[in-house]
Amino acid sequence: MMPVIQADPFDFPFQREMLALIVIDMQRDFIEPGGFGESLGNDVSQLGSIVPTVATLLSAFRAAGLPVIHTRECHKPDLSDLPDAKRDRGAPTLRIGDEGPMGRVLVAGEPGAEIVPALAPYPGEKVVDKPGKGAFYATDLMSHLQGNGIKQLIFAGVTTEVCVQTSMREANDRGFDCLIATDATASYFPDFKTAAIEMIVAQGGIVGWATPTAEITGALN
Ligand code: TIU
Repeated sequence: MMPVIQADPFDFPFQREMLALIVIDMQRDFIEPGGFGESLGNDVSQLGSIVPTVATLLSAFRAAGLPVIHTRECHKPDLSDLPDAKRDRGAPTLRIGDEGPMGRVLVAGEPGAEIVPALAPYPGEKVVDKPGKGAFYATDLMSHLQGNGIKQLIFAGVTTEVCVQTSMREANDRGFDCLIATDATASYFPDFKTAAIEMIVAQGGIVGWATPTAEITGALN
């Protein structure tokens, strides 16, 4: 019988050889003071609190020999992949590409665009740099997943209702089974996190499944 992870709205059956963890945008620019997230007017402390839980998920996947994928929201240094509409959105004190305390905001290769040290990718783990909120738009993620026979994705990272939910919806439309680890994701707005997870599992899991990290790590052992 296929193993399952207990989840909402019902159990998540999985096949180890088709399963991967995808950690969305756990970057200094979103999580640390002085980065893009704070420049948008956000209190970044909400996001830092999930780092240990994401680390637990990463350890469990690495110990089980299962694939891990990391994403980073960032742009080319010449900003050729940054639409004006994205650059000009809102009223940030720092715009994407501007010089800030952690280098140029959300630009590839700058300190702020790096994943926080506690969650740094291991050699050989796939890192997807993405110019959009979704991880599939203008990236090689789809071909990477197809090439490795991955059909089921466990989601963690930030922010729940922006890049995590967008990526999960993109994956769901492409035929992947998607499960979000509820305590390994965070938003600058706790109410939005709750609402996003409710939307995902509503209507019989219209976008996917949701469950705490302990259910996932327990099922992998
Ligand atoms: N990674 C991600 O979610 N990017 C964002 O811009 N999120 C916000 O909530 N602003």
